[in-house]
Amino acid sequence: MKPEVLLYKSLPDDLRTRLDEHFTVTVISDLTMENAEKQADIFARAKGIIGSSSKVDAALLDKMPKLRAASTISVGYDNFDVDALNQRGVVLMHTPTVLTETVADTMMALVLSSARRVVEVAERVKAGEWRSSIGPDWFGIDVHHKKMGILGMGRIGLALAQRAHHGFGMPILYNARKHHEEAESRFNAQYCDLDTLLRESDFLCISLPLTGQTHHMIGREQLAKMKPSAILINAGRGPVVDEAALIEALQNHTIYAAGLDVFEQEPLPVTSPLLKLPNVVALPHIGSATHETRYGMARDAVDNLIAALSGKVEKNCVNPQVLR
Ligand code: 8YV
Repeated sequence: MKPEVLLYKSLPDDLRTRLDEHFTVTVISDLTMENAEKQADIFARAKGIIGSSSKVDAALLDKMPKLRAASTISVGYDNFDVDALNQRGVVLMHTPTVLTETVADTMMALVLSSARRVVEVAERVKAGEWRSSIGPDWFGIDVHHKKMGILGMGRIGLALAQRAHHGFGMPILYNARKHHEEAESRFNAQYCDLDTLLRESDFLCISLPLTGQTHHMIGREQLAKMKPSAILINAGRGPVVDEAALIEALQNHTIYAAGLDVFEQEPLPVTSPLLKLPNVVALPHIGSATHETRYGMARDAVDNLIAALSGKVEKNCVNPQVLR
């Protein structure tokens, strides 16, 4: 008998076939308490789950007493209660490598579009406002050779540093939990404390996971330390930035602009003041959203689940201590 798994995100056909070869798959719309109660038997039998974006907490895990592996189609796993998984011996798998370059591309797109006001001026062209040669009210600010500050030097931070330093001649400053030798040797990246990073960066690019320590790490006090010409880029997780404080800083011109792919609440509510600010580029969490990368993430997640449920985990595991 094949192990039973719950699939809560659609997969490309070939990957769905691969999943079916290994498991008895039940598709559910979402991993919610409501679904867990409506489909109690199916949840009770599930050995594995695969999908993305649903919140998986202790109460939901209690509906799946046979669960041995969770495979998320994402690098971030802040929607999982990892302690609760550990207590129940559930291994958590994620897709940390395949999306690195694509997310770094998204961050660079935010850097360029917010500095050069790409979205705003393109909208003005479409609105028929380009009637004579443009003047300073259409100008942006330079990107090349400006100081790139990276908060969080993981795989994505490193790929961003590569683009910024080798592509745009930008000096790299960074703050992270520890020194990153590769960033320092490849890009001459300078490690600094958070205050220095805030004070000196022309672009403050946040590439941090959401944890108890990073929640609202950038708030009113930190924004006040940034240059009035600085641009904040966030493509990690929304709640790392105190969004109310950011809105205030953008309205008061404490900083020049923001390029945001992530928000405290997603989808971003249509009533958000961010949508009214011309100095904001807001994207719908497209960090990894290319056809190639989303395929690669789904493929890795399927392989991760197969490895986890056959006891052959070699990589991509968040809580390897569970395996021991
Ligand atoms: C996800 C992301 O794919 O991987 C992550 O952590 O933020 C995105 O790339 C998205 O959250 C949903 O699939």
